[in-house]
Amino acid sequence: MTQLRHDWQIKEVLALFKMPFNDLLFESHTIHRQNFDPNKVQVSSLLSIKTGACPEDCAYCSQSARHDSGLKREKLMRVEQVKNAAKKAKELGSERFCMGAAWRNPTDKSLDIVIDMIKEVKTLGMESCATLGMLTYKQAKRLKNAGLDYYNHNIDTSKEHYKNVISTREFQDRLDTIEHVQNAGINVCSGGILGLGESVEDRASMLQTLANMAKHPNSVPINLLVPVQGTPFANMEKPSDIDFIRTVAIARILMPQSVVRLSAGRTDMSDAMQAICFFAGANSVFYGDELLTTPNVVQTKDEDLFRGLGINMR
Ligand code: SAM
Ligand code: DTB
Ligand code: SF4
Repeated sequence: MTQLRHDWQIKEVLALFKMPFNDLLFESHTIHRQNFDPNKVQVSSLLSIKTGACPEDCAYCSQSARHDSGLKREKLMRVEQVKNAAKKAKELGSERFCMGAAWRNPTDKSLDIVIDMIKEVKTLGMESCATLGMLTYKQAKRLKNAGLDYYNHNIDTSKEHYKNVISTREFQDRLDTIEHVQNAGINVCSGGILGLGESVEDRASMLQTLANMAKHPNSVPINLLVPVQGTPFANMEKPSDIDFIRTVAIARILMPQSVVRLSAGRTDMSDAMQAICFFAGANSVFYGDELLTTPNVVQTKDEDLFRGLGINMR
């Protein structure tokens, strides 16, 4: 077991970004082995329970009402539909079902419906996760009482770069919701996106914020931007594979016991790239043919990849 730290200095994190690649990967993989079975990967499935027409202006997102991505808006799904999707995900081998809604925050009335969805997912014997935007402490407590296991709320990027990505809320709003979720006793899933035009300093600062939280997020998704036509970030430059892998490795070093998820963007990654991410310390993926509004790696392709790498799903 590696000693957990919550006092990372930016200089130390930047020094990790400057390490020779092989030294960095040796260190991150060593820490990975001390804390996890290196041949196990956790799998979660995603479902967009309420799609599009979001009042927020996140520059990367297909679901913002302010961008013309051509996405068809959909009302909140019925509980029965969600239950059927979760059943299917379970049959395909997923252990966690994550429900996403294009909201700035849920109303108490819509939360009633999401609570019924969570109860159905729990009845199937699956872990439940939701990502619904900002929450008050009271709302987080209601979700906890309904049996919610995880709440996903990404900080997305560094506090310095945040205003260049989203103008309709502040970085601190994200931290406040994460604190409410943590205080309510729900496991936190929080990470970010690479490819938003951020600098190495921004990547270091983002990971520093996550690692210096009072408690490390239980799960840390590292997304590669999925470029969506019609959004302001449709034509961003893609980070190099090496820079992406470095970030995964450093997430593993800073948060040794957190599950690091190789999240959105895997359709743009080669098998070798994903294999190195798993070596560097990633041990979770989104499984199933769709993310929220964009395609994911098809399931049969993931099965082949895992078989080839001798990786078991857990
Ligand atoms: N509306 C809620 C919120 O933003 O908190 C929940 C859903 S939102 C789609 C969940 C997360 O998905 C975002 O915080 C972002 O990190 C990620 N995301 C959205 N669009 C993405 C894209 N095009 N590429 C990569 N990640 C994306
Ligand atoms: C996370 O970190 N990534 C997921 C999940 N948490 C909610 C969402 C990825 C969305 C990718 C773009 C889309 O499909 O709309
Ligand atoms: Fe809305 Fe979430 Fe998309 Fe931002 S990331 S526009 S809050 S759905």
